[in-house]
Amino acid sequence: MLFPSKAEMRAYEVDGYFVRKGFLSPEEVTDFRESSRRQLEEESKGGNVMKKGDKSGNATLLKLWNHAGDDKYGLLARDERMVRISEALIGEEIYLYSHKMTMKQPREGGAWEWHQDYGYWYNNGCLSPEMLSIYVSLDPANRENGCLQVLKGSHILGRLNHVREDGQTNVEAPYLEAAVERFEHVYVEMEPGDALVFHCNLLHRSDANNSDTYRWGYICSYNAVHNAPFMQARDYGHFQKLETVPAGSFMNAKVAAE
Ligand SMILES: O=C(O)CCC(=O)C(=O)O
Repeated sequence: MLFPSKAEMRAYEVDGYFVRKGFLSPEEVTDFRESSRRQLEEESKGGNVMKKGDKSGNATLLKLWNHAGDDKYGLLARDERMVRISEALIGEEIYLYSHKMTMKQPREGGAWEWHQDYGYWYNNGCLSPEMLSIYVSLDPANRENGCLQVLKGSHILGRLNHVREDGQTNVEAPYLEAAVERFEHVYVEMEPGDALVFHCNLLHRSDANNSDTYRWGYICSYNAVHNAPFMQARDYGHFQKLETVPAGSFMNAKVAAE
């Protein structure tokens, strides 16, 4: 199904998110996971992958791309299934704001504290929250290995103030405490190939990976074209025309551009 169903549209509006089970087929997710794991673990040895520490000193690996080309990453970011869902939910012409891999290695991947993605993106010059992300689970994601957690419905709060702590941009403590009281705290457990679609003002976090399993997720974020950053605060997120490709195009592509 290319477009969100009525129930998904409603969940996005009311809860700020929904999970599309089996967004990628088993063959697709195996292909994407195995090739990206090989390639990014190799890149990581060469120091080309960011290491983001948490307050306990555990590191999560992060790779962010600022362009979507014809390799597997770029083609999945431009896959019509990703684009049609995002376009329908944002309700405007969209472009790809960023795409990244967040990689929690076994017994190592660190925590992310409560934040809204728009807490980061507002500072990058995006005036309005017409932005969302799709997190595609490449591994089983569960409580033990640090799956995403959300405060269901918290996107209605609008942008909360964020502070910079331990290299992360986190929501201010008193407002967070009040929000935690008010909204249901959900652990979003997923199977490989499932996708979490979530509003940029949805409060979310994740724990460190205390298990022996990998917890990798590929996250594509989309923005309304008219909401492109008004200033050059970062080297990603600027408007580039989104050339949509047919579903599954990444299956025949090289994992990364040469
Ligand atoms: O990978 C994770 O657990 C969280 C990632 C995240 O919250 C983000 O990239 O904004």
